[in-house]
Amino acid sequence: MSVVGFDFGNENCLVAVARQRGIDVVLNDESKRETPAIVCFGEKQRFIGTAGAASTMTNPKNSISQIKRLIGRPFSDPELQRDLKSLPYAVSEGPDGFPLIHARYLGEMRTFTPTQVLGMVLSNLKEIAEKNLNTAVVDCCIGIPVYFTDLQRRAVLDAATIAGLHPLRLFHETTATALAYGIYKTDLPESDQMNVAFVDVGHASMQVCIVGYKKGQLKVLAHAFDRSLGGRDFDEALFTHFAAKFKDEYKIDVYQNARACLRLRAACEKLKKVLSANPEAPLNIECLMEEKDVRGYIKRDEFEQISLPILDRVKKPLEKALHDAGLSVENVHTVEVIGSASRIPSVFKILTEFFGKEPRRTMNASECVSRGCALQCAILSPTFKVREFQVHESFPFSIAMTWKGAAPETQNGAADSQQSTLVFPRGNALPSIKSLTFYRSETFSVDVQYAETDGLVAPAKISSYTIGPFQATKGERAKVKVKTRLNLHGIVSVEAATLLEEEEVEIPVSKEPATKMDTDDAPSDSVPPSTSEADMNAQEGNAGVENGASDAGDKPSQMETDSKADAPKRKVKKSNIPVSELVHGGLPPVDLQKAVEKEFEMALQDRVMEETKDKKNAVEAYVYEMRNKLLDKYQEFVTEPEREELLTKLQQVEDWLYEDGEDETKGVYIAKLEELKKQGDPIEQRYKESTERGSVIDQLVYCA
Ligand code: ATP
Ligand code: MG
Ligand code: K
Repeated sequence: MSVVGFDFGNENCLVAVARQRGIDVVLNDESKRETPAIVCFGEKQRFIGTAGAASTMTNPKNSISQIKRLIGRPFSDPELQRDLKSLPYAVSEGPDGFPLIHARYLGEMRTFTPTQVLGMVLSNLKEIAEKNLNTAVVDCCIGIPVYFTDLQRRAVLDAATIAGLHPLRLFHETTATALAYGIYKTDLPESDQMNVAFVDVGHASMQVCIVGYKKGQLKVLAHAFDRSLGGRDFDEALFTHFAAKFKDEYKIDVYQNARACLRLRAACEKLKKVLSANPEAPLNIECLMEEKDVRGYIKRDEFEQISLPILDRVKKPLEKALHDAGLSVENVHTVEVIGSASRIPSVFKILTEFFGKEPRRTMNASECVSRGCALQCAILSPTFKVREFQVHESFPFSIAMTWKGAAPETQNGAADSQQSTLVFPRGNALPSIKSLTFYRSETFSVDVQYAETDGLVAPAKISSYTIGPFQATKGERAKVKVKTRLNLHGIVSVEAATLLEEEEVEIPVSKEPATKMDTDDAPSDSVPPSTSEADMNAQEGNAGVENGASDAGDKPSQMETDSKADAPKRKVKKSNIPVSELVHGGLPPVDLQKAVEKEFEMALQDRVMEETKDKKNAVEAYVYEMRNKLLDKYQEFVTEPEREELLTKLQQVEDWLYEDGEDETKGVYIAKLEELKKQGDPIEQRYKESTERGSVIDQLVYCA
């Protein structure tokens, strides 16, 4: 069983694996630890990761990057709309209201969902892990930003399914970092909690997490974030600055040219990094557009001036995290910064001023998320033994359940008035299970939605559930218990509904085992769930129209006695009620299955193309090698005409490789190699025999 952690970033991805000796970040085919999150669609195949990055500049319109920004967001999302402006590829609104990416692939324009593209990125990461572990990788943990909505989380799970992965947990990036930070610490306090603030200023977003450590455990006290505040905003500020300048000075409008935009943005990002270490920096680009070379220059002071609107926003998530954690800055023992945009001096200065102490950078900022994910995967995996360390995670959103019907106190109110109750308030333990009790006579529906839409860009409504049909055997309203789960991934769902009916029946006490009535099955997750149970009563407003359905309770019902020993005659009949889920904007299972098959096809095509390239290379290599040998060590093993004939043949094949044979199928290259070998092998054979004989004679001479 594999133990792997994946960190997929806007820009780069990392893969960490657990081995018996510890956690390693593994290298990709190009011997790099970071793999670009890019899929480039080509005429014959896809290029993913490092190979994809190589073709971005030459094929920008078909190079899909920044997928983390697109995943699980409706097309109308204003942030998404803003993001699209700086992307070089085409995105349109799909029939379901979600973005569709357009790219030219296999000779025609095609569309892909962001989920599909993330699936491709994850497949590539899976392959990297498999090559390093030499085994199939399925189980894993995947890092996600804490601000990912329910829909985004579900989209990541779908993408994982497309890639053939099974995430044991979608793990908040900052918590992964906190785990990687704390698990090796040997000096954590026994009783006094040590509070550490983790601040991640990445490429596109900022996350803050305050964690309380004690020996053997970490507890997340608060999460806060700004989902669009990161390094790229500073790039954009520089970009706007220079685009205006160049329009003035050189009369060029880079906005009219995708490649020029891309190059200027890349140059601005470089410039920003130079400014982290130097008080001033130049910006020179040759032949930016209209064959004009451009030259620019900026001082760090001016850079800070133009980025003031961005810098102004840095403090807000810090304040919110501290407030939610119920702490003041004096209670924060250490501040750890991660995320490379925190290297911007003005950002670092704000952090220092806010906390009243200099933040530290003890974590390997690029690797800590993947390492933390691999650690979490190891903890969750039954095959791995890890030092005892508990992770008490906290959920960053407030989740409510809503339904139609009057509240208990307002029986006379409108029957279809909207009711709502908070099920998982912000900061709730994660995972967690809570049950709600309804009194209903027939099938009813409930909605799960965000209770606070402040700072949220997703639609408030998450999912709808139809609970029923069921039939109460007596009375108009039956007691229905609805079990809601906030799972390890931070996804909320109504998991089950139970019809509870109490009956007075004569039962001999001694023969019936006492059973607890609320048998919420203990989750098998090794992170303990919150056991708190909110029993909320919700009554139906409209006088019950009796449910006529007779097929209620299609699942076998079970009988249980009440746990109280002094009430032996009360019996509770429990029967399962069907629950059907509709996720708003989610991918229907049929579509997911189709996406899995499509990915399989595309991966096959890539493999065929890779193999074709390998075979072509083999022909080419044979030509060069054989030619050299014929002129060198095979010289005395061929007759002159034999050699001339083969050399001519080799020349022909070489020419063919650059002309007609440039773009052939795998089979053709295999046949071509065979053809050459037919002539070359006998010569090689003669040479081998002679050298072997030679060595035997050498030995004989030596022995004598
Ligand atoms: P996200 O966290 O948004 O998903 P990410 O994890 O890929 O993105 P990081 O790798 O943490 O992001 O940070 C990348 C950002 O940091 C980029 O905007 C990059 O330009 C910026 N950056 C990298 N090095 C420096 C530096 N020395 N000075 C300033 N900025 C830097
Ligand atoms: Mg990051
Ligand atoms: K374990």
